[in-house]
Amino acid sequence: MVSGTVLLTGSAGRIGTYLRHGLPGLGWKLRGYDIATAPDDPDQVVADIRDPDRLAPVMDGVGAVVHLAGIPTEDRFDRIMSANIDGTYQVFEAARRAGVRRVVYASSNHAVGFLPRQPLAPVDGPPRPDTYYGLSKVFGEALARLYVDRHGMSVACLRIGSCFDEPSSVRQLSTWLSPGDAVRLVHACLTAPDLDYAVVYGTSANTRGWWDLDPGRRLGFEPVDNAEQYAAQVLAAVGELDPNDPDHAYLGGRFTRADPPVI
Ligand code: 15L
Repeated sequence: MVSGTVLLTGSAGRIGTYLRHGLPGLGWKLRGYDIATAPDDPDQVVADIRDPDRLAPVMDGVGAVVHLAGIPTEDRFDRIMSANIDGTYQVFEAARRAGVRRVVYASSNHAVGFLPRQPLAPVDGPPRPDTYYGLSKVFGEALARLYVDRHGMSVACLRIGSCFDEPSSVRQLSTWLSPGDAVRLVHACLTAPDLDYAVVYGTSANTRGWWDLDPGRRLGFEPVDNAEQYAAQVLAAVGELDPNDPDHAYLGGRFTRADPPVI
């Protein structure tokens, strides 16, 4: 069980905001850290994760880090390299130097986006990144493994699906992670007693889900929402999927296209 403040990188972003609004109700005291300012978080540290001189002092009194910061979609390799690869290294290294053992790392389903769609995709297969973005998440998961094995840290890597207020596409009826379940997932990872290293998929309990949620359940994550309640509304708005759409073929859906869209 973690005690002390939780440092939340990427706190001004969409998922960061969900967590800022939900985790305090479960007893967590947060310290937000983001390059952008969140108007509703006056105490936030406005700084870049690539700056070790800014990261070091904010680790004071911190019991765990939830690391969300970075580019959340496909981009140029040099930008991904800097924000997601170097940035993630800086965060893990600052945590290690400060003696902070537990890190909850926001990986992504795009670490295995080129896995063919299947009824229950496991977490323990080889990496199948669908983009440079997905590749940076493979790096983050491997970096976490190194810091667990070499430095005795305790890390959960969350292969987050589609975390939005509501699902808005046919794919998201399978991949949706509700804001409430995102909070429950991170809470479980902060409280899990025996965690050394785990990779878990992060989705709600979706009727059409295609990722194995048992690894998360083993950490105490019990999702309560289900995208199915939005199915009629989504299908009325966007219709059934074209069978040639990559959303049919691969876990990562349209990210597997040569020129992935920015969602
Ligand atoms: C992600 O990793 C992205 O950050 C998010 O914006 C969504 O596109 C999501 O994956 C998804 O697969 O829907």
